[in-house]
Amino acid sequence: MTYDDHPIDAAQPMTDEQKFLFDLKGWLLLPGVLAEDDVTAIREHVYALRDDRDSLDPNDRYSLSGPAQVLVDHPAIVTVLRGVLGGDRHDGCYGFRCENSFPMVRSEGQVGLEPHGGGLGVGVHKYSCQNGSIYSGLTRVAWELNPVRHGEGGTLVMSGSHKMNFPIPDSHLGFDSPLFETYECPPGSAILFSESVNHAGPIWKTKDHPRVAVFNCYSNADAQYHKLCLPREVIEAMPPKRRTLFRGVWHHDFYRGAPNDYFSEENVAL
Ligand SMILES: O=C(O)CCC(=O)C(=O)O
Repeated sequence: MTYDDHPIDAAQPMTDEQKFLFDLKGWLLLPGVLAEDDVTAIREHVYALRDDRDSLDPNDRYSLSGPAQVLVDHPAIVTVLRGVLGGDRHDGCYGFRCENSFPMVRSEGQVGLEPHGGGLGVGVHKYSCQNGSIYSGLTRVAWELNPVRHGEGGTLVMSGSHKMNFPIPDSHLGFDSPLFETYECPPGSAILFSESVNHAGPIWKTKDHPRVAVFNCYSNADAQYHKLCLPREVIEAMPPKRRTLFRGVWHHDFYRGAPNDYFSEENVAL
């Protein structure tokens, strides 16, 4: 099976409203952007990764491959990633990189990570906005593959905390802080947030269905936070432009007089 590059023209620029909201809150919800067939196929893939990984083609044993590969540079999120991490180097090369992914099946009563992040926590990847230009050096995209009802366990986000200048007071360190916001959405929605924003994985509260999600992380092309941990063969099976999301981390080779705008056997992120 092949998973072609998305058509180049499919991604529109980030709207002024999206820029305003992302800068104000540190996160953005894109409801229902995946086709139903993709939602079904990716949800089944997440279950297969958990229950029957060995039955999958070796290249498909990851949340960045198989049917989930279309998430990596889905036009709806590319729109935002270009706006918060950087535009394409050219038509064949993204201006940002993808460096981490994990699948999730969270059943009733299961809880995720405690509240973490906020302000300067991710070092050189920290959030900033200058002269109308957003820089969210480490940006997470959570793809929800089952419905999420308000307050039933979607990611909690402390809106505005990506720009905080003082430590979070003890009274707001827990899951129960009233400063946390969350969302509701249909299957096939994407939540994009700056890893600079304080966020948490609260307890999943419904037995109607588990939380099934894929979490992908993107960084500035010239800096790396996560170790990649994806075999080169998996990347080589991707279409050409998608491969550039996994290229090595450097900007320009002055020895050869060449920019870093390609993926190759020698130019893979560590
Ligand atoms: O489980 C969640 O909803 C949040 C995941 C999380 O905390 C993270 O990606 O850093």
